[in-house]
Formats: sequence, C-alpha cells, structure tokens
Amino acid sequence: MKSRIEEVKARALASVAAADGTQALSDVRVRFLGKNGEMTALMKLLGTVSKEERPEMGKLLNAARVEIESALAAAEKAARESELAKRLAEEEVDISLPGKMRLPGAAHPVTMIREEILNVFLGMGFSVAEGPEIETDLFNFQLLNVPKDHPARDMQDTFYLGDNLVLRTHTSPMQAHIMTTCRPPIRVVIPGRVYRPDDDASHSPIFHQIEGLAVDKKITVGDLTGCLQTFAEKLFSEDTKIRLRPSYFPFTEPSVEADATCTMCHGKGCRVCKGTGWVELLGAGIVNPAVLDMCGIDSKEYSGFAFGLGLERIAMIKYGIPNIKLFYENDVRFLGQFR
Ligand code: FA5
Repeated sequence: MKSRIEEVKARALASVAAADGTQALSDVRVRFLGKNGEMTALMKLLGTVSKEERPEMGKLLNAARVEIESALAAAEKAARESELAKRLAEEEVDISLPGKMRLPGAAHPVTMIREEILNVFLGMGFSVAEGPEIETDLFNFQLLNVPKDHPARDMQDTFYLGDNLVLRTHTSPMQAHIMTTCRPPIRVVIPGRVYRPDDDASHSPIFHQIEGLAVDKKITVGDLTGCLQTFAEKLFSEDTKIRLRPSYFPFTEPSVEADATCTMCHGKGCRVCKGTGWVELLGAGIVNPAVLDMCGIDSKEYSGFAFGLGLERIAMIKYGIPNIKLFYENDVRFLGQFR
C-alpha cells in the first residue's frame, strides 16, 4: 500500500509539473483528487489494510493528498497569472490613438430652408398641403390655362410618362387640386419636388418648390405685395425690401417676378447680385379669373394671389452658395456647414 501511495503521488506531482495551463491542471485535479480520482480510490482501499497498519497508511495518504493539493494550487495560481499577463499583452490598448468619431446627423440645407419658409407662412395663417409628383396633363397644364399645343408649354417642357401623365414641372397643379376641392377662404402653402429638363449651375432637373395660394373676396396685388414683403423680412432680415417686375404666367394675370434686396450687400451691389443690388426671389401674380372659373370658383365673387418659389434658389441666395449641384453631391464638408 505504501509503495502504491508513493507511486501515485509521484505521478500526480509529475503531471502537475508537466501541465500546461489552467485547463490541463484542472484535468490533473480531476484525475487524481476527483470523486473517481486515483487518490480517492486509494482512500477506499484503506479499509482492506490491517488494523495495525491503517493509521500509518491513513496519515501517509493524507500527507500525499495535501502535497498534491498544494502543488496543484501553486501551479494553478502561476498558470492563471501567466495567462492573464499574456491576454493583457495581446489586448493592449494604445490610448494615444485618435478615437473613432461619430458625426451627429443633421437636416439637409434644403430641408432646413423648407421648414424655415413654411414656419414663416404658418405664422401668417397659411396651412400646409402636399400633392402628387406624377400629374395629369389636365392639372399640370390645362386647368392652369395652358391648353394642349399652347406655346406657353415651352416655358416648362417636361418628362412625359405617356400621353396624359407628366412629372410635374411646378407645384402650381396643387392650386387646381385645392381650388377644385376646397371653398374660399383659402390660404395654403404647398412644398414639393418638381422636374424639368434643365441642367446648369443654377438649374437642376429635379428641384424643390413651395407654392402659395390665397383666395378670398377682394384680394388684390396689395395683399400679394404685403405678404411677400413680410416673408422676405422674416426669412432674410428686417431691412430687406422687395420689388415686383412685370412677367408672364398663363395662370396669373397680372403676373410678376418678385426680387429682394441682395442679402450679401443689402442692396449696394456685389458679386452675388451681379452689381444690381437685387436677387430674383420668385414668380407670382393674381390668380387668372379663367383658372378660378375652370376650378369652380366664381371669379366675379372671389379673387386670389399665388406665388411659386424655388427652395434651392432661396437657399443659394440666403447662404451665398454658388452652384446648385452642391445640394445633391452629399459631401459632408458642405452639408456640415449648415448644422
Ligand atoms: C413657376 O414654376 C411658376 N409655377 C411659379 C408661379 C406660381 C407663378 C404661382 C405664379 C403663380 P418659374 O418657372 O419661374 O415659375 O419657377 C419658379 C422658381 O423655381 C424660379 O424662380 C426658380 O427659383 C426655381 N427654378 C426654376 N427652374 C429651376 C431649376 N431647373 N432648378 C432649380 N430651380 C429652378
């Protein structure tokens, strides 16, 4: 029995010494000290030893167990420490490296200017409506006093989706939608995306407009002028002035182009306004009585004004942006300036 104990102890200590890492040591622990381990088996054999020898063998067995246990504990501690040191070395963090920056998102400048403009008109008692980007020829042209084959169609030629459907060239068809479905008094602004076969530094094939429409009894050019003057003061600055120049749109009579004093030089003349002191703001006019009647509103009782502005153009004026393409390239160096 004594030699068995010595032999098992020697193998256990050799296995502890040879074990490489905490997992291997755990296996050694199970093999020698576990419930079915070799030392436990020897304990069970103690019953077969003679009464005289038993106390000595018991002592020997306990001493061997303590020795194996303490060798295991020391080896496990050393293995844990070396594994931790290895992990720390492998996972070393270089705190001098620059962090990964997450740039916060922000609204696109066209969205920002749209919200700003809509808020100005909401403050003046207008409500907001939206409508379809695919329009019938009837709403995009005919109800706006542009019959088929009329030369005025050349002003806004467009992308046709068949004989009768077009990508809307302006937000003005919404005038006809609203006047055929709502009764005066009407005060509404309509933002939306529009399409034209244009392409240069200040014209894009897809751009955004806001339409304005007011219909009531006794609406005059004075109401239109007052509304646009207030709009320009609120959007740009208190000292902004507007002026109206005669123009032509088939759906308004009279028609005007509204200019505002240049936001860069405040009317003195600079590069942005090409030395004139004025920048073109929008198209507008008194709703043509023929349009009111076609939409079912009695032109003898009611009159109205309407206007249409290009959002990109207004943003270009307000922020001094030289090229419309900058809005669509999604270059964060450009977009980040508006945050
Ligand atoms: C119209 O679209 C009329 N519907 C406006 C109107 C509404 C007049 C109601 C009377 C009553 P115009 O084609 O001028 O008008 O366009 C209006 C604005 O859209 C222009 O002042 C300009 O700022 C902008 N715009 C026109 N074409 C483009 C384009 N291709 N790219 C960017 N902006 C454009």
